[in-house]
Amino acid sequence: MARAAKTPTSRSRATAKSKGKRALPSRPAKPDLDKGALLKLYRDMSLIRRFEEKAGQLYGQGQIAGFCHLYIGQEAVVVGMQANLTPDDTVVTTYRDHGHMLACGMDPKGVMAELTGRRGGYSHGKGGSMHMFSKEKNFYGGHGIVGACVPVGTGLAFAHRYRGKNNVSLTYYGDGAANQGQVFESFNMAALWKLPCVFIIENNQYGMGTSVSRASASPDFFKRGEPFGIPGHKVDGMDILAVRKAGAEAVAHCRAGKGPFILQMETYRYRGHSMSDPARYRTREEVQKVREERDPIDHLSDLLFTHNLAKPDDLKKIDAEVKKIVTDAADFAVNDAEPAPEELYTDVLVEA
Ligand SMILES: Cc1ncc(C[n+]2csc(CCOP(=O)(O)OP(=O)(O)O)c2C)c(N)n1
Ligand SMILES: [Mg+2]
Repeated sequence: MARAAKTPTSRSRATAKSKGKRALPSRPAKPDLDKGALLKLYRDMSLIRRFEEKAGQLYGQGQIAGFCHLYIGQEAVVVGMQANLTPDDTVVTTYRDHGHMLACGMDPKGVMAELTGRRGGYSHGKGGSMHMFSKEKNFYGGHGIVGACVPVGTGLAFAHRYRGKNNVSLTYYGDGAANQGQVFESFNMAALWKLPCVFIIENNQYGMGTSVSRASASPDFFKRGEPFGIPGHKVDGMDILAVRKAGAEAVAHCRAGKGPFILQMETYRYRGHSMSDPARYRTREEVQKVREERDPIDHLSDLLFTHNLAKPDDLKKIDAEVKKIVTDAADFAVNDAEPAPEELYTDVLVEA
C-alpha cells in the first residue's frame, strides 16, 4: 500500500488559513465506521496522550525515577492496530510501552503506580516503565533491549500455531530496532513456519538522536521481508483509519494461515527519546510542523466534524472522562504504598 496522502480536514484547513499556510483543496473521504467506533478510537488515543502528559509531569516532580519513554505523537499506531484484535491475541513491544498497555485494556492506575514504584503497580513497583506485563490482557511487555521483543513476538506466534489457535501476535518495534540481526532471524523462522505474526515497525524517524537516514541503508523497512517472501505495506501511521485498515488486512492474512506480515508505520515522536534528551538532533520547527499538520488526534476530530459525525460537545465529554481517569490514576500512583523491603526478592525468578 502506498503511503496514504494526508487528507485535508476542516480544522487543518481552518488552521492553515489562520496561519497563512496553503489551504488544502479537497474534502476527506467519509470514514466507513459508525460514530460509536470512531469515538472509541478518539477516546483511546486521547487516553494515551493525557496519560503520557501526566507521566511527564510526575517525572518532572520527581515522583517517577529511572527510564521513561513517552509515546506522545504515536497514538494512532497502537490504537488503530488494536482495533483489529480479539482478547486472545497477544501483544509485545519495546520500552516505549505505556500506550500499548493502555490500548490492551490494562488499568491506568496499575500502569501509573508501576511508574511511581508502588505496590499497586503491575510489577508491584519493582519493574518500572519498561517492565510491565499482563497475562490477563495478553500483554507480554515491555522490553529494554532493542530488538529483543521481536523473537519474543515470533515465539508467541509459534505458541498460537502450536496450540492450534486462530490468534495473532502483534510485535511492535522501532526503526532503530529494525536493523538488529535478530529481526532477520525471526523473519526467517516466521516465514518458514508460516507463523501468525504481524511485525509492526513504528518508524518515528529517530533511534535516540540518530535519524533513519543516518542509520538505515534503506528507509523501506516494509520491504525487508522480501527475501523471505513476507509481504509488507507502508502506512501513514498518523492516520488512524489508514492504520486500522492496513492492520485488518495484515491480521486477516495471519488468521488465514498465510504466515507473517510486515507493516511500516510512518509516525513521529513529539517528546525526547527518554526524559533526558538534549534534543540537538532536530529543530523545534520540525516538531512543531508535525504537531500542526499531522497530529493523529486532531486528524480524527477533523474528520468527525467534517462529516458531522460528532459535535464539539461529544468530544468534550470524552475529554472530561479521560481527564478523570488520568487524574485518578495519578492520585493512586502517588498515594499507594511502596513495596515492603522483604518483597525485594519475590517474583524476581520463576522456577518452572
Ligand atoms: C541492544 C541494545 N542496544 C542499544 C540500546 C540503547 N538504546 C535504547 S533505545 C535505543 C534506540 C532505539 O530506537 P528505535 O528502535 O527507533 O525505537 P524508539 O526509541 O524510537 O521507539 C537505543 C540504541 C539498547 N537498549 N539495546
Ligand atoms: Mg525510532
